[in-house]
Amino acid sequence: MEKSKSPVSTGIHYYNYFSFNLFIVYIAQYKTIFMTLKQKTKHTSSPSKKPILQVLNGKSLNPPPFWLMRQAGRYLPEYRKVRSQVENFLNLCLTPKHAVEVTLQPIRRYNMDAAILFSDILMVPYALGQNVDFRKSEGPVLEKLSNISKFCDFNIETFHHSLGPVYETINLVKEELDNNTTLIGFCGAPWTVATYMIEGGSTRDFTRVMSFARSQPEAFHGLLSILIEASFHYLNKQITSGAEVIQIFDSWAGVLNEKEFRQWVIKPTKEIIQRLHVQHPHIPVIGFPRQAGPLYTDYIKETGVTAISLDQTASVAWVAKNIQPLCAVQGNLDPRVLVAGGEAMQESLQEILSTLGEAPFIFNLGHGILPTTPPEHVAELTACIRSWSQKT
Ligand code: 1CP
Repeated sequence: MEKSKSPVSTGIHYYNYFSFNLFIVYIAQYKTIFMTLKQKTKHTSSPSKKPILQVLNGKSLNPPPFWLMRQAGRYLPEYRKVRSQVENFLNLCLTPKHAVEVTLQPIRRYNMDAAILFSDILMVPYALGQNVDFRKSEGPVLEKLSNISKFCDFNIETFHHSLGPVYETINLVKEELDNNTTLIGFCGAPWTVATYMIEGGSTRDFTRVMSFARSQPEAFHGLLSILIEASFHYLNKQITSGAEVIQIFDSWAGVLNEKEFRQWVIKPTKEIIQRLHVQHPHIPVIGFPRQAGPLYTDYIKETGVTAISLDQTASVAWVAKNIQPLCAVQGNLDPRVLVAGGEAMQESLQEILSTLGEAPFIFNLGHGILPTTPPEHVAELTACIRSWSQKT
């Protein structure tokens, strides 16, 4: 019985079976071509049109594009509402529905030129298997490390599995953005992430991490190597999920002396960028080695960053003379000036725009937006930046 249904049992059946198969093959091919095109457009959609990508490609725009570090967060009432629905911060980062929503909130309000993935630099230690908890008024608390050997043989599949919701968030955000808005992915630089892993949280004096690095240099370099490897894989996957630009946050670069800065900031960042550029030769990378002072120039020359994000201690006249000839610049309004608003903000803004706005420049803050920032000050700042070209 079964055999008589076989397509080879009669010519007509065979013909039907054959054309049906052909039809399936056509559909499958069409689907593959369609998916490939969709994938391609997803990663390269009008790159030249997006203002931030244009600047990172060496073009000066008037007015310059802008986004703000930590633009999603506690200063926004709509963020606090979503945050109150989730018990802990880690779950917010790991629930794509919420993470997509908070990533898009500042874009809806202010139409910044970039959305930055809503996540945290401490997702890497979490995915490596260190317990990470964010406690109210205490900040991040990380499991005490007795030794780093537990990370040595980290499994890349498990690592990506833990971060799966982050990649999904990127994918979903990308679908929502218009043709002018760039999606920024990020990670913490190995040095900054290592400070949290060894200190067990935020610190003011960095004594534990410094003693560890000096008393166990091999183990410390081992940890940096693990973080280089993990950060590379993490960023690589962010890019294939839809991130168009990467920012590397080295918030605590400024506490190091020159020798340490070269070993623990420049070297690891260079390695990550080199590896990323093998896979994605054109992906722009913005480096943020906060408070690097005169070492900003060597950082740019040696790491291979596309652009540098500068903190507010870098004087704009010095930046125009010494940094802008080297690469695109992002920065550097003091976030406290944004809290103050009014004339102080107008003055700083005008100084930054008129000194740095003629070369490839992205307006940003010198550090993350503060939770006490009045949202209407951000609206005023946005309006001033957008109307700047008319004043010049
Ligand atoms: O309860 C809450 O709502 C948690 C507050 C919060 C938020 C909103 C934390 C805890 N992280 C974030 C989001 C975050 N963190 C983003 C989101 C995207 C954006 O809108 O910009 C980004 C890029 C970060 C990066 C981050 N986390 C950095 C590097 C940048 C910087 O500000 O220096 C650092 C150092 C962290 C660690 C961190 N995460 C959170 C806290 C309280 C801390 C400690 C900060 C410290 O030690 O001072």
